Amino acid sequence: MRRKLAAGNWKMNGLRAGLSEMEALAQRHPDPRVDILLCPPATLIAPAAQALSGSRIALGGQDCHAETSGAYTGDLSAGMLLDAGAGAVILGHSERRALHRETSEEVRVKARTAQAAGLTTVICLGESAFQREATNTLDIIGAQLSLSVPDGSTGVNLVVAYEPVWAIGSGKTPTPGEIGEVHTFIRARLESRFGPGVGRSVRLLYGGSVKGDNAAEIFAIPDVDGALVGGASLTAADFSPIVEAL
Ligand code: G2H
Repeated sequence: MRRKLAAGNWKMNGLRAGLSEMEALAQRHPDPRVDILLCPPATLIAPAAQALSGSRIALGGQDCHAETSGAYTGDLSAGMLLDAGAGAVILGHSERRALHRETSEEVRVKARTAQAAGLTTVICLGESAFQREATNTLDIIGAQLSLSVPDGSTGVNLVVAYEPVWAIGSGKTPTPGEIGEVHTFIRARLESRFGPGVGRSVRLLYGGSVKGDNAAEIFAIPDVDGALVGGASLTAADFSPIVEAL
């Protein structure tokens, strides 16, 4: 049985003052039925780990380097995230793929390093509006999935997030049928690559304009095990209804 997961991606938002929102979320959910993961900017991971100690909220990073250490000015290693208090890392988010030209192959190498360090990797996949109109969405997702996910992934160290690029921060969401089609496809691909046991244990998140008022409908879709939430994860008031809808 897969445990549901509500994950928040704060992107490049949040100063120390934002820790009070995390504390408010922890107070609202002292014993949540689902897993809660917050991925703030790296600068907030260590203070958040302190502020949330004793709570059931886990922390994650938003990216890490493929190498474990070295002359990579400005980058962070998986071990650094772990050391700061993170247990997970988002990799291959469409903003990194688009703005930093990250390829699926690079995402896979980063994921291998992060998993070896002991982090759970939340690997993001998604088609652009152009790709959805011009090609078969499932071909795009299938290629991203096979190239981005490393061998040796398990239900513990891998979470897959489907985030259609055109739905991110746009207020647009795919229909339940469109989300279900992609999630069912990802599940089938994971089962055929890793075997039914592992394939069925990997959690699949939907991401892209998830809000309190559309969360319940999205969570009712088969093979949706939770959400990766951006804008609506920044305050306890917005994120809490999503956690409760799971
Ligand atoms: C997609 C999502 C979080 P938002 O990027 O990963 O953001 O919920 O703001 O669309």
